Amino acid sequence: MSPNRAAVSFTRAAAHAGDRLLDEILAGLTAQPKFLYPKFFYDERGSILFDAICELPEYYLTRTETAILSERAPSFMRALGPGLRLIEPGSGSSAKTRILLDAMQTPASYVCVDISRSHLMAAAQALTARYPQVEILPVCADFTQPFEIPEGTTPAQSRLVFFPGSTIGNFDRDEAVALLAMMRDLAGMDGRLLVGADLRKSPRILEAAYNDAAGVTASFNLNLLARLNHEFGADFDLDAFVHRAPWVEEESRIEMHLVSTRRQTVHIGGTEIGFEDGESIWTESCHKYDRVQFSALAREAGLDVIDVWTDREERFSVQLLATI
Ligand code: AVJ
Repeated sequence: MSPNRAAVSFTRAAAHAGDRLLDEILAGLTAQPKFLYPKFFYDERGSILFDAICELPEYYLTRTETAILSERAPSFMRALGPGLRLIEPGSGSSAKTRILLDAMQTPASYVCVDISRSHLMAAAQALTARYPQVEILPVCADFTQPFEIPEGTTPAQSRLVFFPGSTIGNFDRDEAVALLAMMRDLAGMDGRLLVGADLRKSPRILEAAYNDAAGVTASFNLNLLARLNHEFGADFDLDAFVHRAPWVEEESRIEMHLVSTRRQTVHIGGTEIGFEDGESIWTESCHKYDRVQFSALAREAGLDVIDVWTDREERFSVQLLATI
């Protein structure tokens, strides 16, 4: 295929993806209650804001998980041997993955899958320079939809699927089970999954993590509306919505919302969306599990927990899973 034809088909695919995105957005905004999927957070600015969240003093998740991985992953990775294929759905800037890549025996390959093309490509380029012995295979895809893994040229002797960051917590129970089952299939019969899961703890600590003093999480949440304005021609007034992130005990989750501060009408894609004063758009759920709840979840996906790594205070867990 000529480079020209490749460029044309890429543009068409991108236009198509944009239509589908708008359909999903409109379905959420016309639902009762209104919602948007958290994957929509990650445009270029959203991805940068998320990286800033990871540096916040209140947001213990990234720091804790990174410390756990730094302590436990090197010997674990070395033991896996050469010919490993590492697969990461939702890789973002691949910052934590470097801990694994540093300890990986080569030759090996790394498949990074992310919805944000700019973030993915920047990460893939940096990794190619830093790890010349590892075949880096970027895939721009929404991992909640079917996607294809490139073969590459490095034969895979074994597979490890890496799903850090407690991203699993963004999904409702049924979705989380389906996602874990999808990752079990990616790993194959003898493969392993390494899944980061935030643990249940004091609501005070949890609410602080999602309501930081500097307001970065609020900017991250509100950026979703800014994105709808410039990417889809919507006319959200960003001063007429506020960030809310309460702990909901019965559901064992933090819920992120954007709450309308007045009665108002917003337009997007030729559709009128009415808001009552105090009405919310539910933008994200962050489910928190205890160890027993998480292993029950894994079991429903056909997976056994074969090891759990945590910090001393048991704030965060990294779970090693294998097909039952
Ligand atoms: C990317 C899903 C791990 O749930 O903590 C951070 C996203 N949202 N602050 C999380 C997030 C608000 C984050 N995950």
